[in-house]
Amino acid sequence: MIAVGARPFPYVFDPAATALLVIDMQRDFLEPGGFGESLGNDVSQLRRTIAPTAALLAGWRDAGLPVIHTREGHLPDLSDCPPAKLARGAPSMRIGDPGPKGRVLIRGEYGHDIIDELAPLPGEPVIDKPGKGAFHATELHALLTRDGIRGLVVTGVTTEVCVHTTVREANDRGYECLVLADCVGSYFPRFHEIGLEMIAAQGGIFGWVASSSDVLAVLP
Ligand code: TIU
Repeated sequence: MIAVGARPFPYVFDPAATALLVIDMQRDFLEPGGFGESLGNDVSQLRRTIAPTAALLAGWRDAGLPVIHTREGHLPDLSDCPPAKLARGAPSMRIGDPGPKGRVLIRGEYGHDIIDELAPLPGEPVIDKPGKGAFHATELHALLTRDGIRGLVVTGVTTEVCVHTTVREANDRGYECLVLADCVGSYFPRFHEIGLEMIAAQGGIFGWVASSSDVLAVLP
């Protein structure tokens, strides 16, 4: 077992039963000129996560531990997109509309894919998810169960949307989640800060919070 300094108390994990989950590091959310920026968002708030996540990925892979990536997106015919989700997008650019990097959040489009800096390696699962959470309507729980994974070290974007939803879903399924503050980001800094506080509050109601350096310091 390995102990990581974390809030609200050390996160103790079995490396054989813990995966690194990299959530939605997609061009449409992170790149200048992408969907996120076109909605008026400040992508620098997300881009600061790239370098620490790349360093963590390198260390995690060197240790031979499992990595799982996710992407938010939909089938080209939008049959997996609830009308409520479609209708609530910004009217100027909705899911499936032609965007700066292809149809917005549609699988197979350039903007939907993961940024080059964090490209998955062959053999690393990429979970395509139609929702904000990575468990809803995906094979993630079955994959983790098959591989005996009970702990998740969580990175990605955005802190209060897909990261939070996934951590909450994971918590209810019995997974122990460590969220890395420097490897998650939001377009809204105050949502990011409060989002992290919400995870570790009340004795770790949804999990633990640490930084990537805390994890890198203890990897085998
Ligand atoms: N991945 C993810 O968080 N999807 C979003 O739509 N996030 C926003 O903050 N909008």
